[in-house]
Amino acid sequence: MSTSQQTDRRPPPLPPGQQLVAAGKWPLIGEREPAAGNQPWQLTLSGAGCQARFSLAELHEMKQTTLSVDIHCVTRWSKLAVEFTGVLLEDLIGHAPPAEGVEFVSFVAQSDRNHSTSLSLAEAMEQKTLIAHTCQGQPLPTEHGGPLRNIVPGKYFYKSVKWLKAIDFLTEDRLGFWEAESGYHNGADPWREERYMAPTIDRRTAARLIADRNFSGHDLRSLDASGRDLSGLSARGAALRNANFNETDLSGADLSAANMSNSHLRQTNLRSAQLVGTDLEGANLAGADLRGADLTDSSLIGSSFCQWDEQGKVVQGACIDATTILPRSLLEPLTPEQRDYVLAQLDESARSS
Ligand SMILES: Nc1nc2c(c(=O)[nH]1)N[C@H]1C(S)=C(S)[C@@H](COP(=O)(O)O)O[C@H]1N2
Ligand SMILES: [Mo]
Repeated sequence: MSTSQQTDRRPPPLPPGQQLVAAGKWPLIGEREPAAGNQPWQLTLSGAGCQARFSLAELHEMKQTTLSVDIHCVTRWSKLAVEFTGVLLEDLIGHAPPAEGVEFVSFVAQSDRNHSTSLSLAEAMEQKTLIAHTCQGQPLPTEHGGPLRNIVPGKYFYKSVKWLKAIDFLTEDRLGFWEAESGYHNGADPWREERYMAPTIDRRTAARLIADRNFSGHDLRSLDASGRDLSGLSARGAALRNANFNETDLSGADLSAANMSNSHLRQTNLRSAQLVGTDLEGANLAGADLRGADLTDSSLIGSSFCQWDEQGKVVQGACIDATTILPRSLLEPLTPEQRDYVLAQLDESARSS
């Protein structure tokens, strides 16, 4: 394992636990395309007595604002200073004021699952929420939410809905898709690391599942199993978002198709573990032992394998060798520093074997 690696780049001002994506990259997260319908595109404002409809042309005629936005995804990748142009929510509702008593807004997508997210109206305005049709001077690409998405600067990106078709005014909050489905924190402040709400299961149930070493099919988000012996665990398809497995023995575990996004896997023993098709987005694998592990088809957007100190010296580096099944094509979405580290490990082991 290499012990020192110089990083000459100065760390940019990022919220805790975030890393920059490679220059020019913009990962595609969540839904990939809008549902059919809503053509020609219209934005509907409704709820609490308000009812208004705007075409794209009408939106273009309103006051236009361009904001430089730092994108922070909950799965730990960031992309700074992206320019979005559109209509500020504040200006939009000047054209269709919500009734007294409206406290929340829900942004709803033209998508198969009617994807949505919500904020308090006051916060949505404070955050300069933008109804954007243009990105970097070009029409917003369809895969990134074109023709219209809302952008909430200063929040994790799940508060910015792609293919915006409706804004609902509400007197009480209605949790969004990710917030309800995956336990994403409703506050979503990246500077306070509001990534997840509290765990879904009680301690006793957690203790029993740990003793049985069978997590398959369970929702164990935010579970704390750090330091445990869970060798041979079967956790196929388990929901393990944000779970803490730091220094846990997961050797020989079957974690295939599990959702381990944002899980904590520092110094974790993953020898010969099955991580086939596992979602490891944003997972921290610094210092994990991955010898003999199979990561075929796993998703590694925003994952880390190595941690450096301020001098650029490796503090914790994952142990990866010729027995680790880690196709190079999977390394594409890593940050350049993380990718260089993993490639160096793979090259070193290829040379010495
Ligand atoms: N309609 C819709 N909007 C969505 C999502 C989604 O699944 N569907 N995912 C959210 C999440 S979690 C993120 S990080 C961003 C990703 O936007 P991008 O694909 O343009 O990077 O969209 C947000 N808005
Ligand atoms: Mo996200």
